[in-house]
Amino acid sequence: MPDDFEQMWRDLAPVGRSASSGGYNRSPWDSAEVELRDWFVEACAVRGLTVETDGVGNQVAWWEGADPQAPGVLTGSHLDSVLEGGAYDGPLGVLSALAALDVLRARGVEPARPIGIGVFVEEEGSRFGRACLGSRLATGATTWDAARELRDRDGVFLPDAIDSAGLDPARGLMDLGRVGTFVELHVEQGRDLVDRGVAVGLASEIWPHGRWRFDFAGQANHAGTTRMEDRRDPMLTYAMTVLAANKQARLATQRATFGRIAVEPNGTNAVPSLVTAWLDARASSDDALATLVGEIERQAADRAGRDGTTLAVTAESVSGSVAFDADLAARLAGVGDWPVIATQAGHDAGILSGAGIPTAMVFVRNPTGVSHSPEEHAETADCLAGVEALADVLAELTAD
Ligand code: HGY
Ligand code: MN
Ligand code: MN
Ligand code: MN
Repeated sequence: MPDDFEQMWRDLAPVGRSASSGGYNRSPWDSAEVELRDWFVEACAVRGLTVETDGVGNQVAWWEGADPQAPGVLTGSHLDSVLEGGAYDGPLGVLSALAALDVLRARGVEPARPIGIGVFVEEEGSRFGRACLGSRLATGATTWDAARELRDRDGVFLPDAIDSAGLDPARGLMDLGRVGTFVELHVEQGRDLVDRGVAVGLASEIWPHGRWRFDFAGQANHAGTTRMEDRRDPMLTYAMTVLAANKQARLATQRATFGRIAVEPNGTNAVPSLVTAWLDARASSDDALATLVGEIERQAADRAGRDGTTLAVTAESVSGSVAFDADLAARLAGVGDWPVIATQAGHDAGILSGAGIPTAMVFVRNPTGVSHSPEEHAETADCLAGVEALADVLAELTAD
């Protein structure tokens, strides 16, 4: 295994990392992500690969193989992070794709069909609120006309952010027409592999999940002079909704999180007029997700009625359940003795699968399961095992 896997990791480590918290803030179309995009171009160039960057920042480089016209196998992931995120979620998949290509070349493999290494932009949806925005645009799951209206927390429109990164959407989007299969390697964001005592696994499915915006409106008022019984306090309705969501998710053994909130006017000595909060909900089936969110919404509306506040709920980005291609999974089951696990995390692999591209995911053990946190970690030995597994998968899929 070329030792530059670890050198690549060291090169990436400081980019977008907070000196105080150690967390990663690799927001799309900002300086850190532009630096990452340049890193990827350089990492491909030293391997004799030329990166095509599309109009919104998605990137792909192809190792053409024996028959450049044959449907290719694309592998890769994303380089952006959540706010204060970890080092592995995303970059491990991109870096492992580069290292797997090194392994194939070291083995003397000449792929019968092209192998592409891809990077999708704004996978986390941390800046514009739409998860997997780059792959959704590339597959057409989201149109440019819809996306161009998106604004970030500072009110910056998406086109202006993309323009600030030196990109031009008019140049068009990544051509997925030449992709026959997509394989994404990803650090596991859970404890399944560590509980099984294995370093590598395959994904069976992605739970349905989504984001809902809850607007709780009440009456701004004085925090001291207003009697408790005279208040119409949206913060109270919000707080009770958080409790209700937590209880419902536990009862249904699903997932519900209010991780983001905006309060207006956000003072200390005033009852707020508006509380906006975003629900991240995930469930083991589409019906279970609809039931979970419906019940949370029902209880929030009931509480608003008692608090004299009002509630508006807007679904923002919802992803249906993804079952990865069974034929592909069966083929890969013959490549390695890997357990097959479900994931509750969304991935670009889910978007490409939803676009009809046979897709598989390779997971690498996360010793604590912690993710979307500076504590996210994977042992180097497990990362190298993941690279070997990805190389084996790519060798199998490009043998003919
Ligand atoms: O949020 C997710 O599910 C993924 O990590 N983007
Ligand atoms: Mn990810
Ligand atoms: Mn993530
Ligand atoms: Mn370690």
